Amino acid sequence: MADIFSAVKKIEFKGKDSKDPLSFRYYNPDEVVAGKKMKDHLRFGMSYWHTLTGGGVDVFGSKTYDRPWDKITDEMELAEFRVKAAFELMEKLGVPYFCFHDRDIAPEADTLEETNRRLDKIVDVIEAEMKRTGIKLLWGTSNCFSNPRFMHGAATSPHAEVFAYAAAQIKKAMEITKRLNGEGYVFWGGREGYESLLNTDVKMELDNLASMLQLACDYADEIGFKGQFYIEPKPKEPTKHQYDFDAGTVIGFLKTYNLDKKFKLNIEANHATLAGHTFQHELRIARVNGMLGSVDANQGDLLLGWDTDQFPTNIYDAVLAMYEILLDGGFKTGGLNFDSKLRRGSFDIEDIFYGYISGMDTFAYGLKVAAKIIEDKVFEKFVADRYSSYKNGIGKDIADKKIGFKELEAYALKHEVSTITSGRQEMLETILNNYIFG
Ligand code: XUL
Ligand code: CO
Repeated sequence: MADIFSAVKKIEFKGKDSKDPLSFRYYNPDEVVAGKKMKDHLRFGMSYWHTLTGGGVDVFGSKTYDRPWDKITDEMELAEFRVKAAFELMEKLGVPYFCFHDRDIAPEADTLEETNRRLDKIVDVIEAEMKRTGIKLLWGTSNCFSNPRFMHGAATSPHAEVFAYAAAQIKKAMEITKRLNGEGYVFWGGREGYESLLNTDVKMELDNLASMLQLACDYADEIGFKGQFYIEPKPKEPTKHQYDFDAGTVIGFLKTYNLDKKFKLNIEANHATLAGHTFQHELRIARVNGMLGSVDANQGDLLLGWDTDQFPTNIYDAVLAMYEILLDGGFKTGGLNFDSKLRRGSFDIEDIFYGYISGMDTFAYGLKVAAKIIEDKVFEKFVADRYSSYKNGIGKDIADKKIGFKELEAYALKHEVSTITSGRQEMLETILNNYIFG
């Protein structure tokens, strides 16, 4: 292990009464919960972009983070150093996975050819570190949104040359993801959306977006990439309207273009709230459609209303997220990638550790509570009862699709509605709180 963060030792589980701020109180990787080790349920991931590449920049000000690599001026030397730093951080935190965009790990050069050469060089370093540590790649992706060429979108750019460039970039990113045994590949629609309908051919843009996804599937077959493809919904930001608005919209889009068997969803908490949904809502919609794949763990600030990507500390949300994930049978290829960044004012090295510890402990506690709620069948029993009228009589006929409007009218003419029961929301919320309080 490099010794870049020598002031911080490996973060250990010390239990809930620990006074050591650099310890886990709830995340105990080998502890078994609901028949599986915590680390295998949670499959935590580090986001390379926020943790290594980001510097605390916002629209009003420049970089604030104080990092050991700040003085390195050679771009490739810097990229290599960051790889070493990334793996040391993951080892010290006990984070078993990471996720990256192509442009996070290696700087873009003047030509695509040279950019790809640079990528290969850094992938060599990453591959060696993966071998040394056993840390794995949860998913790879391509940044087709930062460079000015993507100002009007990538797959949905009105300019075919940009579509071609994006395809070349995605092709290369898939190749390196495969080389690193990535368990998945994410498509987040960077600038795939529009600013104004006055200059936009929506139908052509949606067709082109679907074509790009189909081409990626074809290429995966060609090179034998077996990882899971994900789409990450987001309603707005950077564009006013992003095509992958929310889980429901993405599922509809994938079905329209016959792509739904090839993709699952990567649900991000802060994107859910930007869409006006809860995190649980997005997970539920993905789950009931058989498309829950992976999670970008973070949280927004409802008073701000933009993508603040904060480390998740909201225990209520974490419990309900883990509830959906467990009811889905747990992660298969996916995991909890902390697409989370430190506040601009949290510029010290220790803050990286505090950020990850807060998120990991929150989800560890969320897992334990959710497992108990499921074990006790608290909500399932209530919900099953609430819908029990579909188990027999007219309800069963409806559920079995055996009757039409005429029979239903005949039934309604004979039976006044007399069986409505309370939704008991407040009672259920109190029960949930009691499980959280422990
Ligand atoms: C942007 C976002 C991305 C994706 C990967 O809001 O969440 O970082 O997770 O491109
Ligand atoms: Co994300």
